[in-house]
Amino acid sequence: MNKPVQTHSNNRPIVSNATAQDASFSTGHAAKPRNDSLATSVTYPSSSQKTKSLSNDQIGTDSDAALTRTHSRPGWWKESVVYQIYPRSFQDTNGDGIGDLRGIIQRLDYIHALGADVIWICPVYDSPNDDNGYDIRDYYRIHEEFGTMDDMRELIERAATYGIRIIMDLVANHTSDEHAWFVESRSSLDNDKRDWYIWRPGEQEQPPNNWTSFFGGSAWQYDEATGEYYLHCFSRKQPDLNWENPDVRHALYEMMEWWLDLGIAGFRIDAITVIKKDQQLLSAPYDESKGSVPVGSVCLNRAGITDFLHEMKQQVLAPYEALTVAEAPGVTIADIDGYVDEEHGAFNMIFQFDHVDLDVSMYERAIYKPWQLSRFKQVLSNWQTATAERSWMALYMENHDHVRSVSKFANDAAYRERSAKMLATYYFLMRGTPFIYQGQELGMTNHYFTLIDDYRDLDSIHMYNEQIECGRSEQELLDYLYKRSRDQGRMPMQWDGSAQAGFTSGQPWLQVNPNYTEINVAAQLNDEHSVLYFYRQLVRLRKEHPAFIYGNYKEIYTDSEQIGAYTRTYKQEFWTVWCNFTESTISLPDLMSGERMLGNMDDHDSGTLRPYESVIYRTIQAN
Ligand code: TEU
Ligand code: CA
Repeated sequence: MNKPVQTHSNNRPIVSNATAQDASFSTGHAAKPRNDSLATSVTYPSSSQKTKSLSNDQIGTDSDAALTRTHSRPGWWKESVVYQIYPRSFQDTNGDGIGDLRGIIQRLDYIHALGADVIWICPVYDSPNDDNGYDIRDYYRIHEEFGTMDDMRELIERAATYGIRIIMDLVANHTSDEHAWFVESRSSLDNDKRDWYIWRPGEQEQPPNNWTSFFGGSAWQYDEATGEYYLHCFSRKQPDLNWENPDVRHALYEMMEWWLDLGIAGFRIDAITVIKKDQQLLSAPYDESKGSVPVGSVCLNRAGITDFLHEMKQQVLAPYEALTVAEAPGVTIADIDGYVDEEHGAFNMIFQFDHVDLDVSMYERAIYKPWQLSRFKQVLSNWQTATAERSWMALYMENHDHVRSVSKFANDAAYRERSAKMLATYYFLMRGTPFIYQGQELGMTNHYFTLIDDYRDLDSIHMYNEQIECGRSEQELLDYLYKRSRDQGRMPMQWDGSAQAGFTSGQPWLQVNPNYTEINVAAQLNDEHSVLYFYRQLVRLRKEHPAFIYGNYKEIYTDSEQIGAYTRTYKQEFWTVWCNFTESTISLPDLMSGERMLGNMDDHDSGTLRPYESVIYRTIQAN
């Protein structure tokens, strides 16, 4: 593995003499003592002073009245809005049909105008692309499709001039099978790195046990060279690292430090709840009578995982004050403390999976179950309530693993624009840091692919082939993929009405949604009533009113199958957020009083919610 040496001149875009006191203007690394030549930092210009945390005074203290009490400590990452980029589909600049880092640089203006202050970039590391970059061959190189390390440095530097911080995807559960560590590991039974991955002998030509990977099929791959199997919770080109081995952990920590030294602000941490393997279960012998066991049922959030997470925090994340958001399937409300407690938690925040996976079960492959509004509201509210005192959530409706939220949770036909704004209102103003996934701010939709050959996602293709073999029909599987395929969220960003939506001058790696002629950035910039403008307004509203950041959350209309609503209270302010998730007009007897602050309809009638209407009210209470 070639770890490039960082030099003073090229690893810091804007050199300043920032000290720990200037923390809100640095990437926050000042706390780690280090060589003077490295103790420079990205500087944010004064136009971005808004990224400074509010003071304790501004957000209220525990001595305030109960209604106005806030429990959270201030933090710049709590006040931020994150924009997620799937680089492959964002903006191509050289006509090869694949988005690239220069494309991101080119669109910084757009992201800044939206109001985002952090960008999470999905993996751009060197990779054979079995899982679109989540199979890393070299952590210290940028995949040539995406550009160069110099482009990366330039991106960090240019983003900083907008006051925008960059976080990278940290894929630490597995590497590519083409990573130098694995190439060594598989070479012989006594290789130094043999124990860096999880190897087991098989049993009578069967894999070591009956676990099946997240992507289907056995989680074990036989390797000729040494006659043993290795574990892969994801694809067979993504062998799991053995976190029990301290050398593995330290190699990963070193890599993380290298990236933080480059000037990134932190990490979105991939599949981190999979890193701990129950050593006993791992060794359970193959048992055909038990059928298959999805790794999701045996490898997520196992006892002992927090030891690893806390070590990582102590060794790297805390000294750098890195922003951390962990992908956390399998973490339940009972586990909050270890993960996101303000003091003891390993991370700043997590992505929970309850609301996005209401429509599937890991035990029933490719079966779609319609979701229910009351459950959707309930799972989100449960997390809100459980984290109210001492922890924090990442708020999201979409990402690169999920379909378009307006197609899933709202109405992508007659009420597309209105319902996209309604859904945005619903999640964005909850307590937590909101994430916007590229294209979500336009109300981009799913697209029905009529041919399996049009899909690119390995998970979708694998599932299709596997289920066809089980006798399912092509039609029902295409129907399923329309509602669940990860490619739904990966179709190219729709910039304008020109060929290929302005995404590329060549052939896109995954087809563009034909509705780009209607749904695109250029059109929405020309229309003050567009979904895009509405997102900008929401971002501004949240930034201007600390109630949405530090205020208390409480759900109302809890049992309603039509309305999602809640209050945010803060000092003297009492806010209500109202969302109609249906096509019916609904009258509301109470609470909708005060000043209307933002809504998705111009002609709003107080006391009524029209189809997919949303509205936000504020009352200021007398002292
Ligand atoms: O996703 C991993 C992940 O945990 C889920 O998508 C998982 O399949 C599901 O929770 C099962 O319940 C991450 C990335 O976001 C994804 O794109 C990658 O393919 C995957 O890790 C492997 O790196
Ligand atoms: Ca390109």
